[in-house]
Formats: sequence, C-alpha cells, structure tokens
Amino acid sequence: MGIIVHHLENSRSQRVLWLLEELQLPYEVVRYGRESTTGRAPKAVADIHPLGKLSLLQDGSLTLAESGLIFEHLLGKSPVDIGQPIDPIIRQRYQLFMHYAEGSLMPPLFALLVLNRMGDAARAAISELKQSFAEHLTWMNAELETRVWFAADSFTAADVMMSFPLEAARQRGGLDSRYEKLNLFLERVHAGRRIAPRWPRADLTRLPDTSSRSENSTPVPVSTSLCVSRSGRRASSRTIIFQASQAVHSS
Ligand SMILES: N[C@@H](CCC(=O)N[C@@H](CS)C(=O)NCC(=O)O)C(=O)O
Repeated sequence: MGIIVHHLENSRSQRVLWLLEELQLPYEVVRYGRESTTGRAPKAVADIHPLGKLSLLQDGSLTLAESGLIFEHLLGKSPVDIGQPIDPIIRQRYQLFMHYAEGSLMPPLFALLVLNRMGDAARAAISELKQSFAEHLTWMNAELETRVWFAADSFTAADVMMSFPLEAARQRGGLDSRYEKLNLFLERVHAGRRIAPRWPRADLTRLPDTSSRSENSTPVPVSTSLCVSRSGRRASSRTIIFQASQAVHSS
C-alpha cells in the first residue's frame, strides 16, 4: 500500500495534495464531503484515526494526523528540495511559518468561523478577535516586504502550509486590500508560478488545464486552484470518492 491522502472538501487537507504534486510523489486520494447540516467530516474518518479530522494520511502501516507531521513525512520521501533550508536563518523562518500556520493562525480563524454562525450575539467577540488578528496580518505583510515567499525568495513547503490560513483570512479574518503583500502572495499561489525557483524545471509558467478535469483524474482542491505543480507535470494518482455515508468508489 502506497500513500493514501484522506481529503475533506474545502479543508486544510488540500495543502497535502498540493505538496504531493510539488514533490511528484504517487498517491491515492479518498475524498470526503462534509456532513450537510453540521459541516463536520463524516464519521467514517474516525475509523481511520480516532480524531476524525483531516489532514490525514496513510503510508503503508503508518497513519498520520496533523498537517505539519504529514508535511515532514512527505518531504522526507522526495528528492524535490522544498523542505528545511540549509541556511540557518532561512531554516528558522521556514520552521517558524510551518508552526505558525496551524499554531497561531488557524485557532482564531476557526473561532471566527464559529462566531460568524452565531450572528448578532457574537458581534462584540468577532470585532475583538478581528482586531487582534490584524496584528498577525500586519506582521505577516511586513515579513513579505523583504522577500517573495515566507522563508526566502525561493518557494518552500512553508508557503504551502501558509496558503490555507491566508485563504481563510481573506474570507473571514480581515485580509483585505490593505495587506498588499499578502494579497500578492495569494495571487502567486493561485497562478502556480514560482519566482526564483531553486532548481530549473521546464516550462515553469505553463499551467495545467484544470477546467475539464473529471473525478477520475488527478484531484484538484475544489475551492481553489492551489494544486498546481511546479513543473506542470502531475504525480500519478488515483481518486477514491467517499461522500459522507456513501460507499467507496475507486477509479
Ligand atoms: N491541526 C490539524 C487540524 C485538523 C482540523 O481541525 N481539520 C478540520 C478540517 S479544516 C476538520 O477535520 N474538520 C472537520 C471536523 O472537525 O469534523 C491539522 O492540521 O491537521
């Protein structure tokens, strides 16, 4: 059994798909729809790992939860060099953003998601949380004043990790046009273009056509066009669709 990615629609686990494409590792995907009333992951996920949350990855006998751990595991399996940089200062920044994405950014963004559903009763809490989240936005924006990507001028896996909280911040965390560098970062992510890559690859600017991709082809995160590989090539993959309580379908 090779790598199996358990992917929940509109979730953090889209980063794992993007990373796998960058690393050009073969994988299979089991896709889950969210429960329609609660937005939660289906109960079947808890059969794979008791937390029942995604990101979730299986590799042979290993079952790994937590995006950061999954990233470390996958980066160790590929010769593609977008993991821990050698330079100590860049490495420290890389590690900072790897941890910061889930450790500091996602908790308030999750709180905002929940509070937004509560309507007027939560207005004061939302305002306070957004005010404090603006400190994160200001700092991150300033970080990108001096370099193109979060760790360095070269793209690293830390940028993949940071992409999801910044998407969420644009939706509900107050990331608007005031934060020019963060918007530029997201534009670069969506365009799939890498500035100053560390290693030459053919045809960096040609984007794969995702417009007519069917469920039978390589999965692409449904909410964004994040899953674009540096080379325009896609790792070989297979999709298994698991919609809430339906049977598994394999292609
Ligand atoms: N820090 C964890 C967060 C896991 C998490 O909360 N995942 C969300 C997806 S965005 C989830 O599974 N939500 C569905 C649920 O809790 O039922 C990670 O990076 O994997």
